[in-house]
Amino acid sequence: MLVPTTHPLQAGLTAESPLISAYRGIRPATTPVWFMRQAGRSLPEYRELRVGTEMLQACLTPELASEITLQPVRRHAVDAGIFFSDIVVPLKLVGVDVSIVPGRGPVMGKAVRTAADVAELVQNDPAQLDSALGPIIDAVARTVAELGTTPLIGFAGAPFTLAAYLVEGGPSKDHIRARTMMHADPESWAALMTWTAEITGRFLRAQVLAGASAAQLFDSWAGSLSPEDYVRHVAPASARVLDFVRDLTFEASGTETRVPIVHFGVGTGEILPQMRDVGADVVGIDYRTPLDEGIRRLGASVPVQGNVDPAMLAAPWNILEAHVRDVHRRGLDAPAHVMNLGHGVPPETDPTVLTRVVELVHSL
Ligand code: 1CP
Repeated sequence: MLVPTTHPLQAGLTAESPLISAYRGIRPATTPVWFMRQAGRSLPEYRELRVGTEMLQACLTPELASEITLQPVRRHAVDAGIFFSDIVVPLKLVGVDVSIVPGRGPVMGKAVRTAADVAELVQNDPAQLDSALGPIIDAVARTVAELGTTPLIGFAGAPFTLAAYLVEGGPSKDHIRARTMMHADPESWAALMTWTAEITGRFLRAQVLAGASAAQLFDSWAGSLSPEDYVRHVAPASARVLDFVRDLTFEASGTETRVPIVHFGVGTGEILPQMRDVGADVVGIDYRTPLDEGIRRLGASVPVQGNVDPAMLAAPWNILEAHVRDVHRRGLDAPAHVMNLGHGVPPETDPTVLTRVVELVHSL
C-alpha cells in the first residue's frame, strides 16, 4: 500500500536524515542520538504542562501530546522525536479498564488471569480500534508538521510486554503469572497474544500512516523469557505486529522503501538474534550487554541502538563522557549506530546533562 505524498519520508524531508540513514545501515557523518523517555519528568516544561491532566488524558489530547513530543527535540537538539504516548493507550481505546498510576505505571481494573478472562477480553473486536485512533493520528500529524526534517519515531508495546501488564494486573518483577499462563494454558495464551498483536499493530500502523518515519517495538520485559519460550510463545505475535507496518511503502529519493523497524527490550542479551528475526531492521541493546558484544551476537551486520547506562547520567561529567566515548567506539563494529540509553531517562536526571551528551555525540 503506497501512502500519500505528504508523508515526511515521501516528501524527502526525513529519508536522508542521520537517524533514518543509520537505521538503514548507512553510517552518517555524525552519530545520531535520542533518548528513550526523553519526553517526561526530567523536563520542568513537561511537569508544568502536565499539572492537572492525568497521563492517559494527556496522551489523548493531541495539542498536549504533540507539544510534549516536541519539548525534548527543541531543548536537546536530538536527532528524533519519540511520539509521546504509552504502550497501554490502544488497550484504553478499545475499552480496557486501565489507568497509569503516577510513580508506578499501568494498572488494570481487573487482571486477565483465567481462560474465561481471556475469552471475554478477546471478544472485543480489534477492528473497532480503527475508529478510536483519531486523537493519535491528529497528534502525530501536528507533530510531524512542526518537526520538519527531524524524523518522528512511532512506537508500540509488543504483545508479551502488554500481556505482562494484563495478566499481572500491573507492573511486576518477573512476570511470573504471565509466564505461567504461557505453559499452563497455551491456548488461552495464544489467544491473548493474537488479540494483543491486532490491537498494538493497529496503533503502530496509524502512527506510521500519520507521518512517523520509523517504528520502534518495545518488548521491554522480554528479557524475562528463555530463548525457547521467546521463539515459541512470543515471537510469532511480535512478527504479526510488524506485519501492520511492513506493507506500507514510501517513494523516497526515487526508491520505494518502508519505515525502518527498531526492536528493543531490557535484559535481552540472550535473545538479540531472535528479536531481529521477527522482522526488525535495527536492534536496541540495553546497558547490560557491551555494545560490541551485542553487535557480535547479531552477526555484525545489523544496525544497533543503545546503550549508555542511565545510571551514568548522574555521575561526574568526566566519568559520563568516558562512558559515552566508550559506547561510541564499540558501536563502530556495526554497520551503523544510533546512540541512546540502555533504558529510559531516570526522572531525576538533570536535563542539561542530556543536552551536553547530545553535543558530545555530535562531536565524535
Ligand atoms: O506521570 C507520568 O509522567 C507518567 C510516566 C510515564 C511517561 C512519561 C509513563 C507511565 N509513560 C510515559 C510515556 C511513554 N511510555 C513513552 C513516551 C515517549 C518517550 O520515551 O519520551 C514511551 C515510549 C512509553 C513506553 C512504555 N510505557 C514502555 C516501553 C518503554 C520502556 O520504558 O521500557 C513501558 C514498559 C511502559 C509502561 C509504563 N508506563 C508508565 C510507566 C512508569 C511504565 C513502566 C512501569 C513498570 O515499571 O512496569
